[in-house]
Amino acid sequence: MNETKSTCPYCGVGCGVLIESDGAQITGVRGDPDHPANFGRLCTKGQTLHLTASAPITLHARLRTPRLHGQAVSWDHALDTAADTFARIATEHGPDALGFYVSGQLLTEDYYVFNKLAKGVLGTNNIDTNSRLCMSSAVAGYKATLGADAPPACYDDIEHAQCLFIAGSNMAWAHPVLYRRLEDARRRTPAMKVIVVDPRRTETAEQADLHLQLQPGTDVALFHGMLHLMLWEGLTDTQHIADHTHGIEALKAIVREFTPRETARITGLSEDQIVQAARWFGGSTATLSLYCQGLNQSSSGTDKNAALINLHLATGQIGKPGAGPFSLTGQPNAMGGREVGGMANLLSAHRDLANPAHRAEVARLWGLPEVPAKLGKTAVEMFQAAADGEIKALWIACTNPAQSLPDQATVTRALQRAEFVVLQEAFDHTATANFAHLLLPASSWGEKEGTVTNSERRITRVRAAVPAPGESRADWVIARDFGQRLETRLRPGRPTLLPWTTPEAVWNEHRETTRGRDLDISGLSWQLLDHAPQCWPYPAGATSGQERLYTDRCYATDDGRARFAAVPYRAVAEARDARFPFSLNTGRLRDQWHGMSRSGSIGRLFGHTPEPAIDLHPQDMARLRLQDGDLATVASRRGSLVLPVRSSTNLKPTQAFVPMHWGPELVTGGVNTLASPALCPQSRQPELKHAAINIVRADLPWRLVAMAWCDESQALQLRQQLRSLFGGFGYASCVAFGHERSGVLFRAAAAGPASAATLAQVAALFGLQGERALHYQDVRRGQHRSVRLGMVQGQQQLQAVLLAGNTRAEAWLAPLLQQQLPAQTYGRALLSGSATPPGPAPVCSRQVCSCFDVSEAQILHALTASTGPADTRLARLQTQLRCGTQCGSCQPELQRLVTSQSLAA
Ligand SMILES: Nc1nc2c(c(=O)[nH]1)N[C@H]1C(S)=C(S)[C@@H](COP(=O)(O)OP(=O)(O)OC[C@H]3O[C@@H](n4cnc5c(=O)[nH]c(N)nc54)[C@H](O)[C@@H]3O)O[C@H]1N2
Ligand SMILES: Nc1nc2c(c(=O)[nH]1)N[C@H]1C(S)=C(S)[C@@H](COP(=O)(O)OP(=O)(O)OC[C@H]3O[C@@H](n4cnc5c(=O)[nH]c(N)nc54)[C@H](O)[C@@H]3O)O[C@H]1N2
Ligand code: SF4
Ligand SMILES: [Mo]
Repeated sequence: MNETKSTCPYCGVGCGVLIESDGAQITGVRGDPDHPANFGRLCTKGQTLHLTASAPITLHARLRTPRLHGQAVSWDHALDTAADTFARIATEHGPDALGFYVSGQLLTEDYYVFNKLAKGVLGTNNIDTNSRLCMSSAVAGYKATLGADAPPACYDDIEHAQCLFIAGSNMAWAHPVLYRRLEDARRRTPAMKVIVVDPRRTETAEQADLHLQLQPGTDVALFHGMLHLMLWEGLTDTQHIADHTHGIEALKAIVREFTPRETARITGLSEDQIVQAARWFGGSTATLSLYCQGLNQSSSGTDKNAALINLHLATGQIGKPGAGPFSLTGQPNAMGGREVGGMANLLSAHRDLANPAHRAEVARLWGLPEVPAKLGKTAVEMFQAAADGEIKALWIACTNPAQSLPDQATVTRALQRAEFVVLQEAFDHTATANFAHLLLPASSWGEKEGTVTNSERRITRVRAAVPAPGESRADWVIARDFGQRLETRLRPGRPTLLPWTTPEAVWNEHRETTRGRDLDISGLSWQLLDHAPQCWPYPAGATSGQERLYTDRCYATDDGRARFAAVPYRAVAEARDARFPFSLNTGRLRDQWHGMSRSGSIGRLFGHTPEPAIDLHPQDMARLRLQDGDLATVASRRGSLVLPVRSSTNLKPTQAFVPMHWGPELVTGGVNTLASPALCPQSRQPELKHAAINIVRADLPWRLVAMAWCDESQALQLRQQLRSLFGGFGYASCVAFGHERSGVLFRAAAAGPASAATLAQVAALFGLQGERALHYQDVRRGQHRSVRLGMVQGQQQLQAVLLAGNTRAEAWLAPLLQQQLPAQTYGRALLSGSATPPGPAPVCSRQVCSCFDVSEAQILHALTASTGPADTRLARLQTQLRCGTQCGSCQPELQRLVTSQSLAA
């Protein structure tokens, strides 16, 4: 067995991993004890990485050969065809008729090559990335105030902070390993105050000392209201303001209006809460803000970021241990993408496209007379331009826009209208793959070499542990080989701009572009990085990277002074009205990653949230006469889909929440059918956290549910086959389940019974044919029930179930199957259609701990007999059931269960 040091490919915490392999296959993974981001820890997603890379699962799911119009072709043919098409379009319509849409999950080297290919070789700035949906407001907010896109704090600051201000971030789920650090820090410093700003009562909010459950989109008003109080109560640092900033007067004129009363009116908070927040923030010795998409994904995203940074500048809470505005990055290499300037308005090394001097510098570095000046199209605008026919070919790499972009109707039109769509992917089952004319197989986690930068500016080497499957290739190699072919067609005879033969060579060129810039890494070498991860900046002559910025209070502006942002408060772009009276919020689940191409391939990560649903406040549910599990039609101004509803007191009335993960791969339509393309005018980031929607009961009385255990190597294929049936139903979803084994669950609903042929098709896919299956059928009433039993360790167990028409028996057949309980005693009752079994019903309970597969029912049962203080009871629970003792992702939930049991007692 070998162990290879690399990083986790999921979130921006950037945990170091040790990949265990036998040289051909990845067999295990553990946290790298030496990596400063995680010191050996991993969350649920990181811990299961090897399962998503294991051969049986990926046997069918990985792309292995280039495919042109569905046919396997050679790499040469694939890349020649692509180069011919792109070169022809560039010649006929100009290079701006082409668009590149790449990803914050690419490595820095991949990103650098794509950026030079678009801007240098082709001469178009139409290259943008999914980071536009993610971090562009943070970039714009930093630049507007501190002068450069550099998060000034580091993870260690969590340990030094006295007040943590967490705004629009559900860290407990989205940055779990960093949240473990926060829990540790709170244990060590009990006086530390934690404030969470979020319209939902998330697990992060649940644990805060103060939860500011504000109305969606009202953060700027809250931050202005806090500043108003800080100025009034003398909580500002007048010396810092006088010596190191500009613009306080203009800002004062704005915040004057934001009295506690006015702020309370806008935000829906109480005046006391606002006062408390201002005092804790301004009065602490060190305040650290941690923020993410609740600020960024907004039509005033840049203003939200800048208004929060205002608070740090006004109170001097920056440039010292435990203080500063710390934007958490989402993707593992959102930072690297920004460093190489791989976006429509940026250039290499944090340079600005709009700045002629910056363009000249990059042209000189690349040995070109010039780089194009015209701003490129940003993500949403690029797909709009393709839908309008202005962009004629799209090159998409390492992202799934047919799932993740807002306003999917426009995205679909774009992908259908474009003459040529190229997709560079690792897996074949993403929604975007359905639209690609050319599919290029990319190597993925554990198979590629390069670097990534995490939230705290720390660069880590990514390493290959095993060879890539089939003919898949590294992303930067694909981009280089395509680019060189374009060069022979468009600029023949000239030396190539893409000469590299190793990722190291690409990185060295990138390093050169950073010399003298804020992110200068000219003192860093590939060898040093090979040795250990390093923070930027790391200029020539330095002996280590700089973990904390602006400690000299000299900011990255021309005169070294930071700028207050005198920004107005603006409400969300899409007002609620009588037709669309609800506000739709979207975000992350604990155990899933985006479109789920990787995390969703294993049943284990569905345990915590098994199926799609839209959360609504119980009052709204009652008003709409909906009960848990009922289907509702959810519509926005752009489209509609059907979803099961779930009641949740974590939301305020008139608000709804759907996890962003439920795309068209898992549920008919997909959540981004609804999402709004309204943009922040500065950052061009779409408002994914709010859309005005309407909700009504869906009239789909005929139901079908089918589930089965299946061979691991068949599970993903089966799900894809079931997905092809989605269109025939008003609602359909398909998910996985199972901890050690692979299970597939399909659910559908329609206005009337499905045809016999459709039912036979579903039954066949679940192996419910022939003599091994038992059936009951009442064709006239659309009733159909089938079960299949099998011997497992000397017991008859349910292997597959299909219920159509009346599906009430799911209540006990599902746990019977999923918990692998003995089934032979039930005999014919299995087909009875009754909602209750003869005899005691198996307990159906949600999973809490995904490492040890511990359910809520087990935990509550263990707690009933337990007495004593909460800490003791938690410790006893963990010794007994082991829940939360491995990755810790369920710690907040365990604490909540212990506390709620104490309260109940
Ligand atoms: N498990 C998991 N972790 C992930 C990811 C994943 O897919 N799964 N993805 C990674 C990526 S790319 C990203 S960008 C990050 C995202 O990390 P986060 O931003 O922490 O996650 P989200 O759930 O998208 O949104 C955070 C919170 O913003 C709140 N919010 C909504 N509207 C507002 C508002 O107007 N104001 C405020 N203050 N808050 C609001 C939502 O209720 C939500 O709880 O997560 C990263 N980590
Ligand atoms: N409604 C709503 N929508 C959202 C959000 C939200 O909060 N709400 N969040 C937005 C945010 S912050 C983000 S970051 C985006 C994320 O949206 P996407 O970028 O679409 O998300 P992923 O599913 O991570 O897509 C990455 C794809 O790359 C593939 N892949 C994996 N490894 C490799 C590799 O090495 N090479 C290549 N070429 N491909 C690979 C994966 O299989 C996967 O399909 O979603 C955005 N969309
Ligand atoms: S916190 Fe979890 S998802 Fe994020 S990098 Fe670490 S292990 Fe991966
Ligand atoms: Mo993101």
